[in-house]
Amino acid sequence: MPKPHKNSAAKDIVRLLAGAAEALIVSHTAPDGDTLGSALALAWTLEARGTAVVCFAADKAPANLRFLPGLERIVHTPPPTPPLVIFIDCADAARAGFRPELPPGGTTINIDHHVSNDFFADWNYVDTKAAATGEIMYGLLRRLGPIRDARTALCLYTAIVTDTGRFSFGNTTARSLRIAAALRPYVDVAELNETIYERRSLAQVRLLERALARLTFTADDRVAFVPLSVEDYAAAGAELNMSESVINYIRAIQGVEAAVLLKEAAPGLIRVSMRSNGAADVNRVAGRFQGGGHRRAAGCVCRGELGPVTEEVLRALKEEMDSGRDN
Ligand SMILES: [Mn+2]
Repeated sequence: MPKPHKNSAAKDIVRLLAGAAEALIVSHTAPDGDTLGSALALAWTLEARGTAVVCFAADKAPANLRFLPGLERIVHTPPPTPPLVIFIDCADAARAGFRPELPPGGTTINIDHHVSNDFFADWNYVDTKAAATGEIMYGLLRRLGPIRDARTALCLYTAIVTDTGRFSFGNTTARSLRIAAALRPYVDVAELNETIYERRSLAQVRLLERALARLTFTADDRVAFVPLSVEDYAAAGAELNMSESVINYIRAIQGVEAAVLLKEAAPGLIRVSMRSNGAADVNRVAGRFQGGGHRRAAGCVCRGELGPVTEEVLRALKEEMDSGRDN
């Protein structure tokens, strides 16, 4: 029986968090600013209250997020599981990249904002109207007192800045801006912008060069896509997480309604990122491949060769776009 999709009360989540002697905080695979910033903000807050905290992420952080206070303490091999495990920004259990072995009486919490969230934990707190999990985390932490710690503020601000595309995506709400306003006194926003968005490694530029050489259009040029092979990353001297800017680059091309980036993480393993400029619901497309996300930004992981996977994903995307036109 699938669990009912029902949220726990904020006060119960906060009670569990605040009462924990030990906690494991888990970010998702291929971590982004939201999952890392929200996790570290929670870690700083709980630690200040006496909780012994361990943070885990299966993969390393992208280079432009290494400034996040506390990032160096995130472990990348699964640690022993304490009685409380908190999943941050994970739409489903698989997104964490490992399965914790809870001790008897142990419990899990899921704090997230993805529409595809399947309420996998014992306690769930999902708000799909939040632009970032960082907004949800801010609300929860505020219940423990005012946020005056600069590290916590920077982590939360980063979470919101990155998931709203610097307050420019359609998910940006008055709440996003109100929270940012409250955190602003603790954050050097110009330096933050410079660090996250305005610095590029040569490897990233070389990767972009290869990506643009691979750029292809389909569906009357309404879909732009780029397949990047293991060889492409190796030739550019780039890591997998350096291709984030590629998808935003091709999504911006005039006339493009949906953009797809297919990253060969290892032979036979393809990570797919999709962005939509409106009509196409890419969350539904990702769902066909056991992935998910948001209406305008989603992803999935496919097994197979780069060529056939590309064709399969594009076929599914075109079907979704055509069905969207009919209704
Ligand atoms: Mn997020």
